Amino acid sequence: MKKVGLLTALLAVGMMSACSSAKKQQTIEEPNYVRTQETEKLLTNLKKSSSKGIMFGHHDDTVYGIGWDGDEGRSDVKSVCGDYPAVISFDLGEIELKGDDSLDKVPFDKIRKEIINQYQRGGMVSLSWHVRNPKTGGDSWDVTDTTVVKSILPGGENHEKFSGWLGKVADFLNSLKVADGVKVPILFRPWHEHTGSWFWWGEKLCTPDEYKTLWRMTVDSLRTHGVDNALYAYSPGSEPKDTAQYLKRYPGDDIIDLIGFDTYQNDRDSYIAGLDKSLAIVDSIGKSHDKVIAITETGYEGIPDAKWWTGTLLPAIEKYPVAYVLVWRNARERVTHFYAPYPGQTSAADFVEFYNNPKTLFAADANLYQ
Ligand code: BMA
Repeated sequence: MKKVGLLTALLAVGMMSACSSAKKQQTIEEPNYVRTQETEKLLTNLKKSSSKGIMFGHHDDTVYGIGWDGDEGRSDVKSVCGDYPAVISFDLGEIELKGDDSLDKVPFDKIRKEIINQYQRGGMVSLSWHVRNPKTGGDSWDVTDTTVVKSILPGGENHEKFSGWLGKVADFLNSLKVADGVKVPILFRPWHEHTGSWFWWGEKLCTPDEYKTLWRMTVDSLRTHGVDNALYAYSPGSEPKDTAQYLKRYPGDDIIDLIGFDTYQNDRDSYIAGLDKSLAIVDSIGKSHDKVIAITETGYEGIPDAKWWTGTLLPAIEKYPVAYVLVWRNARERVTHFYAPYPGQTSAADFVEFYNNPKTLFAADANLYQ
């Protein structure tokens, strides 16, 4: 019922100039919405990939690292172990503004190029969106106003403005084409960590219904704009204590392809216990809902533990059928803010062991489009 109401409202706004609303409604409502062949292939392979091993991922891997920025073909991970990550994530934050550079100052033209490079290696790309606050003009972390989500839903005062922002995301996703015109499939992971309250779409900032409507509006809008190369990831933080809490704001099996969670190490014991709790939750839901599971963001800032990769991370996750585990970025502008090793870093030798472990998969092992 929600979906129908929302779609009708979306159409009312989006179809001012259109003629045959009945036909258009049918297209959007179509249950067997068509994704590109390559996108279907990616999903099929993701469903099988955990039987081969766990893919390693790193945010912004090929666009900058420790002591470098924008060097062609460079990657801190590759400099340490000889291969690129199987999964690379980028962020679309600020594409909604002028759209030239991301919030972390990476040109979107460079991101597009690196998405295509990762596809050509047989690896996967995940995209998050640290989108600006459409009501206050602040950033994603501006939680001073608790009505932002409501204001962008159909009928809200910022709905039209936000629809324009979604249009910019759609234009970017539609522009991810290789030479023969094939669109590169990506995993889109918006509205993440919503079980905390540090983003304007967080738990205390909107109701479960508003959050779910936000998701439906996002997916409907991208589809209406012709985005047929996206899979979608639901990615709360580590807060949910059980499957019911995890699913409290879940937008629905019909739009979500992958479920995961974000969690970071501070204290080792509670990190391991937390990973196990969240993995048990997504493993159980993944099985009953037929969804791919992943650790969508994790890491230990500065990796001060020389054995972290084989002594903490791998043993904590290897018994679960996880498609990938992704660590956050190696910020070139914040010297202590890194999550993957670089040559000479304390955990670099252990990372090579992690890489050599047959249970871990890197770009050369991924082969996600065959
Ligand atoms: C955060 C930090 C920030 C960054 C943001 C979006 O976790 O890394 O410095 O701007 O992610 O990438």
